[in-house]
Amino acid sequence: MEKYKHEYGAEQIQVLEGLEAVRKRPGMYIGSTSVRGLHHMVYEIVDNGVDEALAGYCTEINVIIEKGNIISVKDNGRGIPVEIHPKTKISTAETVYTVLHAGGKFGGDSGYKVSGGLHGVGASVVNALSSWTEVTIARDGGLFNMKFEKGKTVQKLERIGDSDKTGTLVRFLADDTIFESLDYEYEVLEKRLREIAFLTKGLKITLEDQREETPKKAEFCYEGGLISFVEYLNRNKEKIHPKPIYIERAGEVPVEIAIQYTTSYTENIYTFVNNINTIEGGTHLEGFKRALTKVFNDYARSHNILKEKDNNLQGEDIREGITAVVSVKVKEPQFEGQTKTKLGNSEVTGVVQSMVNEALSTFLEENPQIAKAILEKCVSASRAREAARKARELVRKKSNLETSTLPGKLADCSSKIADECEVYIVEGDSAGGSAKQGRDRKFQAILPLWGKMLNVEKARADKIYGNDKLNPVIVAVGAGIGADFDITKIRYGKVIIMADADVDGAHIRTLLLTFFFRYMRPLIENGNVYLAQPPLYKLSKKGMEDIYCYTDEDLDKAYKDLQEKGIARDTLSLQRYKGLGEMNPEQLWETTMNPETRILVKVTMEDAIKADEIFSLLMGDEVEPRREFIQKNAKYVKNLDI
Ligand code: 28F
Repeated sequence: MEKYKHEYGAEQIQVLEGLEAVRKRPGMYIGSTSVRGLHHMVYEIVDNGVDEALAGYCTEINVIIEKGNIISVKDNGRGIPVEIHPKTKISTAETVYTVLHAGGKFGGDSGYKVSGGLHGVGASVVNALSSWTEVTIARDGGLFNMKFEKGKTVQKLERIGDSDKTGTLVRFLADDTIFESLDYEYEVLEKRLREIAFLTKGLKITLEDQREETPKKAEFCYEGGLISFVEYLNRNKEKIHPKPIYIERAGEVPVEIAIQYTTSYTENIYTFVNNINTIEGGTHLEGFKRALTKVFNDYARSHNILKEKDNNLQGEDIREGITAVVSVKVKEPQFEGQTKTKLGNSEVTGVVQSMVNEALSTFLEENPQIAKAILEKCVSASRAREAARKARELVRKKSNLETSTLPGKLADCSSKIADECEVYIVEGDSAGGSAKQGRDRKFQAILPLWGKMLNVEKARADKIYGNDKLNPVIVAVGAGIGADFDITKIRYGKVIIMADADVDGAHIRTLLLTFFFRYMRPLIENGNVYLAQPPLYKLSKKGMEDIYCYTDEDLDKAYKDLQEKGIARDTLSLQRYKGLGEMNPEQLWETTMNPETRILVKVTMEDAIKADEIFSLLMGDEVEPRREFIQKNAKYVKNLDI
């Protein structure tokens, strides 16, 4: 890849503005000051090491979360240049860390790199938003070191010794007066670092969490790149062909794609632009989908799999069961959409489309066995889609009167203004009864769930419509499912899952989340799905108002608080709620349903993806990973009926 067109002259660094602006409006530079922005700080520094790897000079990056939430990132690249920068008259390294937009990420022909992250503004922003930063560089036979506080240089770059190695080590403590919290989540970093390793073939990335007594560690290095990525995503699924299909093209817009079909019914296409996950898709995804549809239809026609009288296969038929990763590199990416994760560059559609057209049709011609297996699946998907359409029409015909179709057990609310209405989906009749009595019937509806659990993993849309557990949910929400789902038709602004805090509750929650994720995804993306949080404990004492605790920490804190008020532990009576059914209607209202006092947790796409993964594991086809999972989690899942 032609990333480094010429040796870098330090004078190319653009000197734009001071770091004061960054501290004044951190959100503009790092996205947010929530824990999400905090993790972005790490990615910004790691990205610089990754760029060194993409340039061909770095093979390993080590990330450590040290005690006290100090982040340490080290690479074995060339080391940031240490000589005096002709424009700023200070070292290049100090310039990179103190001058906003240094590093040439902005400005198209800076020659240094294709623009990075969502907020790819780099090291100086991280420096500005840190209580302190320390940079150590091994280069030119020497070891150099500089220090900053809140972006200001407190120790200029100085030579502290000799070194026969090269590389860069950065340690920083994010500023707790800027970020809401400094609690890095190991799993979040782990997931992103693994992703970067997949996307950067051969790069070794290690992660270590030293905050606990026994440190957590992980190491990622994938010689297979995207192929390994797809194999990883499909690790618990049954594959239709053993090896992922891999296609690659260099050029102005380098494209790399890996594809593998599974026997599942879902579509999993992940797209990246310059290693950034474009969750909202965009022009690269568009080009990929168009080519996929054309190539498979052309092949099916020319090999007589589709006869003259047959309709073309639709895109969704061809994408059923697909797992694919599409990675493109774009010099000046335009990001659009709500979360700025949608690629807008129109020229990319054609580039991806023509390269997939060419490479994939060649692959199919050369691998007729695989082509046949995939197309068989597409054809049966197309038949199932037809069957689902007929089933839907039947349902529609039967339902002339809008209200008569509402599920019998639904206790609807009186308001018809979706925005103010909520539906509680409750497992079990006794909890359903309490909820019905306890609710505010003006805006709260209750849907008790009963009937046989459906294995969403193994069911297609036509079966889902007929399922007695899920059908009431579909009808109550009122907006259809799958490609028909129309968010403007939802009957409730909040869809709230209220389940017990036990294994069965977890099961029903996972099932519903998986169902929403797969069949009503916009409902989750739009933030309409919530989890009710019933209390785990009640502390009571004569003459004292009851105290409800939602977690074990809550309970500890309540005991301590009461102790300070002179109320001893052994004078309190503790009730542990085993299920929602144990609460009377008033208690349920007060603790879990009253908008003034309840806790609702909004379900994010990440939550839903996690539920989907757990579900695939528990319900999917591959026996081995399921057995492993159950053995590992035996004490949690022993009651599960699978
Ligand atoms: C732990 C984080 O930041 N690694 C980096 C390099 C290497 C070069 C460089 C970085 C020069 C003009 C900016 C070296 N030799 N890891 C890192 N490794 N930056 S950051 O150059 C910075 C540019 O403007 C480097 C020759 N060219 C580039």
